[in-house]
Amino acid sequence: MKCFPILAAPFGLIAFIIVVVLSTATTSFCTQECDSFVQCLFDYGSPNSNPIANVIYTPSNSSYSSILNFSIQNLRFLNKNISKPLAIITPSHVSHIQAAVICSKSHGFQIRTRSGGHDFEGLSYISGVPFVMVDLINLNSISIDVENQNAWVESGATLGELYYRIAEKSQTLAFPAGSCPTVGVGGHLSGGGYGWLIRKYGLAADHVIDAYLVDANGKVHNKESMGEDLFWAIRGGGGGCFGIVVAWKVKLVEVPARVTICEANRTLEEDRILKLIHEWQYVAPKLDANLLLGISLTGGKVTEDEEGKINPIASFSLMFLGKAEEVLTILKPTFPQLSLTKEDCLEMSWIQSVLLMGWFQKGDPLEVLLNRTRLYSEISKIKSDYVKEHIPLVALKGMWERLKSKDVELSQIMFVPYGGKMSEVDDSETPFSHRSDYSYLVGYIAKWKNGSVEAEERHLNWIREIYDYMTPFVSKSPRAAYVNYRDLDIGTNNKYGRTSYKRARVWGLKYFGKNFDKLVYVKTKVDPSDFFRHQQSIPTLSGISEESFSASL
Ligand SMILES: Cc1cc2nc3c(=O)[nH]c(=O)nc-3n(C[C@H](O)[C@H](O)[C@H](O)COP(=O)(O)OP(=O)(O)OC[C@H]3O[C@@H](n4cnc5c(N)ncnc54)[C@H](O)[C@@H]3O)c2cc1C
Ligand SMILES: *[C@@H]1O[C@H](CO)[C@@H](O)[C@H](O)[C@H]1NC(C)=O
Ligand SMILES: *[C@@H]1O[C@H](CO)[C@@H](O)[C@H](O)[C@H]1NC(C)=O
Ligand SMILES: *[C@@H]1O[C@H](CO)[C@@H](O)[C@H](O)[C@H]1NC(C)=O
Ligand SMILES: *[C@@H]1O[C@H](CO)[C@@H](O)[C@H](O)[C@H]1NC(C)=O
Ligand SMILES: *[C@@H]1O[C@H](CO)[C@@H](O)[C@H](O)[C@H]1NC(C)=O
Ligand SMILES: CC(=O)N[C@H]1CO[C@H](CO)[C@@H](O)[C@@H]1O
Repeated sequence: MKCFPILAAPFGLIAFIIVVVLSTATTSFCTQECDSFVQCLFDYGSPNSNPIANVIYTPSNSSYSSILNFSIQNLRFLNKNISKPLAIITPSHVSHIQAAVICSKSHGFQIRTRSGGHDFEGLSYISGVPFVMVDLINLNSISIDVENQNAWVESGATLGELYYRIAEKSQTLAFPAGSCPTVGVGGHLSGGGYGWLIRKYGLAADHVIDAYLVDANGKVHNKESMGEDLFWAIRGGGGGCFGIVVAWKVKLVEVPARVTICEANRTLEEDRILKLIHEWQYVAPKLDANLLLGISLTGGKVTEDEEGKINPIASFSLMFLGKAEEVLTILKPTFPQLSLTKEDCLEMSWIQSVLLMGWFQKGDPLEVLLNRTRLYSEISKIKSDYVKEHIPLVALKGMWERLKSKDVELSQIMFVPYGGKMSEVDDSETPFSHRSDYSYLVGYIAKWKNGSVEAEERHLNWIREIYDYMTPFVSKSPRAAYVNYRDLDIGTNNKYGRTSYKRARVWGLKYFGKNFDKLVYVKTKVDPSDFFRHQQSIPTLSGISEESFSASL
């Protein structure tokens, strides 16, 4: 139950060593054009108290490379020969973001916005064309209003910082977001965001009640001035498409003073494990909303024994908003096969559960949640699927066999049950449409540490093959996917020029279902020149009048 897309590998498995493979990376020295860009930033002006000069890094600044590297959370892109930003701006004031937008636009540069840097495809710091990176790392203040149960959070804050600040003020307030403390609020809320409270409270984005955003013209808006459509789009329509969200006002949620977490490692024979997983599908999405029972399967070389046999591990983890006794009472009649016992469970405060479900161990000070340093040191690739009802036993067997592949260092498959609050919210309420139709989410992950091309191909082949294999058993038309588990295999925009609606629809429907069309409509309205663009951003329509398009919605 560690810091990986919610359900992580059992304790101790991910003890990898950082392997730094040195490679000559392309350096884009500041050219004449770039000098003129920097001049533009100065000209645009900034308050005397926050001079913009203090937050501009061009490749000639000695800290440029460490700032760039610091939030590259996927080592797959740290050592790659990727083109680097012409300049990095680390705003300490909203006017710096406005200047970055206005000057990038006038110079024909793209912008990449980075909050926590966890994008699985590195979209917050990689671009095929000349670009400027706005790194919000310094905009991370948080103010908690206990009385009104809400908070203002700047985008550059991490989930760990938010959780820590809530716990400083209250033991019975929480925020329903992801389990990895280093994930950035900016990207996470932009794509939905979920964690252990999803069945009780839904998504992180469902709790956004106001926001400050800098639009494609460099104008600052709040909820009221940005209008309903844009406010709808930024709450799950995917980061980097609609503007730069500076800060979010979120509603906090109530949790009991004591919650329960349990972990049941079952080393049964294969057939019984597979049956247990099969039965889980009928039970977990229908359980009491206070209870989330997820599964994480781990395989690959890390589970190899002395005889060279791979022994995948099935770990059932749960979080319950209540006492241990109560959760045993609930599970006894509904899922006796799991034979969960009191010994598998621990009662603690919600913030302690955050620590244990994150990366840390009992006894670690809460301050570890404030540490933004990369927690894990692997290269990773993720894919996702949604399941409407259930996967047949034979397919679970095929999945399990694939976990035994020695081609992969560490493979993981997670099952995250929906139901509860998720099926109560209408699919069109926010851009995140995967709610009532699906009973659970599946995440596939491959992790490795060797930076060679050969290792990358081997791991990518593994994950693409299992994804192929699963085709008949998961959602179809569209084959749904989670935008925060960014996967460029499912389609990308053209590198240069416009991307057609038809092309973008291929992946757009997978991420957003019926809401994709509305996202395109909003994008066309608020950013017609497609300034906020990346490899998988929402496209604009041209040649179709807004009226006729909205009439077709
Ligand atoms: C180790 C790990 C654990 C994870 N665990 C979970 C989990 O438990 N639950 C879950 O739902 N997801 C999880 N994720 C996925 C995570 O939610 C997404 O990767 C999310 O987009 C990361 O946000 P970020 O700010 O850290 O990333 P970034 O890489 O900074 O940003 C991601 C995208 O959002 C854009 N963006 C960033 N900031 C802004 C902004 N202020 N305004 C507009 N656009 C912006 C970026 O340009 C980029 O396109 C996990 C990812 C990792 C790597
Ligand atoms: C579950 O299994 C893993 C791996 O074998 C082990 O490290 C962990 O301590 C186990 N957890 C529990 C609660 O037994
Ligand atoms: C890096 O990429 C650039 C152009 O994209 C290329 O000219 C250069 O040879 C590459 N360097 C290495 C070490 O691959
Ligand atoms: C950043 O990462 C690159 C690629 O691994 C490396 O060459 C460079 O030295 C790193 N910079 C710093 C300051 O660590
Ligand atoms: C933050 O975490 C990193 C990596 O785990 C560690 O090396 C560093 O000492 C920590 N910093 C602080 C201030 O605790
Ligand atoms: C990484 O993989 C390459 C190619 O398979 C191999 O030659 C190299 O020794 C490996 N490096 C490490 C550190 O294991
Ligand atoms: C943040 C910072 O120190 N930026 C500096 C980078 O280098 C330029 C040009 O030398 C300076 O003007 C910036 O102040």
